[in-house]
Amino acid sequence: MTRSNPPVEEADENDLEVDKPKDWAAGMPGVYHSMQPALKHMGAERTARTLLTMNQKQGFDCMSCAWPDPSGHRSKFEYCENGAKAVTWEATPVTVASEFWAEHSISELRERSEYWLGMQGRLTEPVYKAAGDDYYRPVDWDTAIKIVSDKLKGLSSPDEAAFYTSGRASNEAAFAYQLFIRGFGTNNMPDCSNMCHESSGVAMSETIGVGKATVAYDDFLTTDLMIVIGQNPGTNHPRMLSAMEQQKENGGQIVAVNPLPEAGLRRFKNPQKPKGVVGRGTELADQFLQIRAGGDMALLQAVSKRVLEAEDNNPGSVLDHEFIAEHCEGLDALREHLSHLDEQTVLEATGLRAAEIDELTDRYINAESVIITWAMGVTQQKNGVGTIKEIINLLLLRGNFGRPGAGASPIRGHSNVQGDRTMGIWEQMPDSFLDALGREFSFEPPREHGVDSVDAVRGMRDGAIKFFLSLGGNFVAAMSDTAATEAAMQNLEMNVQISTKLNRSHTVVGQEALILPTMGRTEIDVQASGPQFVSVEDTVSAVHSSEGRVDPVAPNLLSEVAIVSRIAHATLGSRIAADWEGFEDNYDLIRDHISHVVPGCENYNQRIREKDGFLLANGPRDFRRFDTPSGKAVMTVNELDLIDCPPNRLILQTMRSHDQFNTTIYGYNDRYRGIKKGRHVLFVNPEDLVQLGFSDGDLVDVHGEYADGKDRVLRKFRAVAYPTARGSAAVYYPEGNVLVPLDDTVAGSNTPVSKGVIIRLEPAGDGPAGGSSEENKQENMPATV
Ligand SMILES: Nc1nc2c(c(=O)[nH]1)N[C@H]1C(S)=C(S)[C@@H](COP(=O)(O)OP(=O)(O)OC[C@H]3O[C@@H](n4cnc5c(=O)[nH]c(N)nc54)[C@H](O)[C@@H]3O)O[C@H]1N2
Ligand SMILES: Nc1nc2c(c(=O)[nH]1)N[C@H]1C(S)=C(S)[C@@H](COP(=O)(O)OP(=O)(O)OC[C@H]3O[C@@H](n4cnc5c(=O)[nH]c(N)nc54)[C@H](O)[C@@H]3O)O[C@H]1N2
Ligand SMILES: [Mo]
Repeated sequence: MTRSNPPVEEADENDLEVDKPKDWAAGMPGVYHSMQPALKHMGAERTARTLLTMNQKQGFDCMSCAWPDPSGHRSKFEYCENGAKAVTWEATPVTVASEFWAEHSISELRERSEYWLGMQGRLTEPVYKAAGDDYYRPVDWDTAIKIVSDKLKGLSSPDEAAFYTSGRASNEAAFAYQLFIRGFGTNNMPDCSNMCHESSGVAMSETIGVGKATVAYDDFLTTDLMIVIGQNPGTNHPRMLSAMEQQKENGGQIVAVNPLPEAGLRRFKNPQKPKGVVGRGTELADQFLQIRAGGDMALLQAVSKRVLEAEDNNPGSVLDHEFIAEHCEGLDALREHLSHLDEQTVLEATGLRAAEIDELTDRYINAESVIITWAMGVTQQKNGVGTIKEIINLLLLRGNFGRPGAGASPIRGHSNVQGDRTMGIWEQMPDSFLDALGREFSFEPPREHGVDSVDAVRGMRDGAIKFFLSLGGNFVAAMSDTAATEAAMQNLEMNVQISTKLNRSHTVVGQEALILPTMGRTEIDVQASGPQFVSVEDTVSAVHSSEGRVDPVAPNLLSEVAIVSRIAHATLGSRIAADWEGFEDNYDLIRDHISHVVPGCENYNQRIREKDGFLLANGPRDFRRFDTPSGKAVMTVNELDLIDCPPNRLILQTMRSHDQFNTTIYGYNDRYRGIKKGRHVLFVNPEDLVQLGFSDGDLVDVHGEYADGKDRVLRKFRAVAYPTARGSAAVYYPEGNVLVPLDDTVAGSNTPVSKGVIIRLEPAGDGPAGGSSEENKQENMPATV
């Protein structure tokens, strides 16, 4: 039974409460608090069919993150609080009623918060905004599809369109989608990965020949030393804490590198174990390095330098000479480069003491096997690509590849972001993939690289891109420079969004706009040939099936595969040899093509039906094989690139609270960090606060400073004295995106620098609270070059 439009209260930032941060993470309490509004409507059966069947063999893959399931144990239920929030958010029976669209103009919806928009419930029918209209109006599917395909057919070049993907799309939807886009004639495929782990892909491909983690699940349990850099697993990959707990029980050690003493890096109280419910839980990090924002590259170089010095002092006993001789190149150049590394520079950049770096070095040298994991604290730094290359250098020195418990492990975010890339969602797919795709479907795919997320905004702004279609996601809110991105979106002739729920991107639109509602992963997907399942790939390249458990929330919903196939069919007709109607009827047909086109996916239909799915091959992990031009892993020389932070300025990171999934706001609490009932918070080190002339609790305006000289400002944020590293402040994403300049991107990956914004604080002045786009748009902003 569906329910419509419960009243949703907007939060009042004046109610904000600040408590002491926690030093331990656990599961239960938060779900019940933050999901009350949604859980209230779920009912026992829907709850049982969703929350209790996540990540089960015959269930759906949890859509909250890309952390893997225990290998061979998909039947083992792992409780995850934030997974439960994601599932409840999607599986809610609350729906947006038809009347909603006449009651709320688009300009009115634009004034609403993400929380309010999301809480309106699931979208159930296609809606269309005509040029000049300020309202969406319900339309039938055929009309909606025709509006989209007519527009596409009328463009003067395929490159006037861009097609965004968020990492929740299944492999089947993603494969069909990229086929359609290339069949249409463009590689303009910005995706969320451009803003996320692109730096990992770039750095790893260049050095070890693969952009994915070189470990399997069990390696996390058996490794001697896990170094967790720039990642907050307690909130963003909560099931990782179970693996860390097990690794500790097996005698392993953990080192955490982070400006913030995140609760989930310190202690874990496993809600599924008696000692987790009472008692102190498991101590996680044996060493916590409270690094200054952006200092990781200096730290890693300093550790590698110490490792090389230890080898010099004790020749033959520190480096893995056999591995290096057989598999690596570049050691001499690395040694030469690091010999010039200045210790004082390192200490300043990291804010650490030399003894702390010595200790980490000892731990590293004494560990037989080491895994380094990382996430946004590294990839979204200006020097992210270089930093990841230094991670690889350090691991290579002791042969930490291709053996148990060792490897490099970017921890991916969206549950299928890695699979989407495997399926061809990338603006720069290699020719070998395009060749295979062209052969399979008898057409010549476009070869010229397309735009990524940042370049898509530039293209829309400049009028080169006139049409934008999103398969999931919330592009306007996720992208940097909110005001610039919103202005670019408003410059479009048409935008089309395939979504489960309302979000800000539906309210910031060009001349014409459509919202096409889709089924989520929790829902049973029945097509002409019967019930369908889809497949996904996690962060360690394990591929498995996912099958919904509850009836779709409304009768009129189409699956993502169906929507993509219908748009493709209407737009392309028989231009390429693809059976679009067959794809919609039976996803096996898509999987047959995946078998022929995607490397490593041979016999896909058969292997995906195996009990736990299958693991995609990985050169470094499986064979110590490095698919670089020379066939060797490359130790690289990276010039130390540090953030130049002027006096009386801070380096700002934009991060996730415990009550959100990216741009989706579940609630206003960040319980591990002690924040309640608000999000307009600026976390500052207490000494920095005093030095800058402010006090705990002051309302401040946060001004971004960037080379383009534009004044970007976030107003009336509560300064909270918080134990973050000196000089390193934090606000929540997506509110903070206003301050991230479009042109400030990571060298080599073009990812927005969401973790390294130079800011200046001023007492709160006039102007609307938050980061108003109107104010930040500033007609006077000089055009970027
Ligand atoms: N519940 C929940 N789960 C999620 C998501 C979510 O929003 N909610 N998002 C998903 C997605 S798409 C992703 S990509 C992942 C994101 O997972 P994370 O990368 O954990 O996400 P962030 O909140 O951005 O946290 C970044 C961490 O890096 C630290 N950090 C910031 N700057 C630096 C630095 O210079 N050096 C170091 N060493 N650390 C730094 C921050 O203090 C913080 O702990 O999570 C995924 N899972
Ligand atoms: N400042 C700053 N900016 C950042 C980041 C940061 O740390 N700081 N992180 C970046 C990162 S890591 C990422 S991954 C991006 C995230 O960017 P996106 O992936 O674009 O954003 P999400 O918030 O995950 O998208 C949420 C929307 O997806 C839709 N949705 C949910 N489930 C489904 C589904 O099953 N199908 C379809 N079709 N739609 C669905 C819903 O309408 C929902 O509103 O943001 C990036 N932006
Ligand atoms: Mo992400």
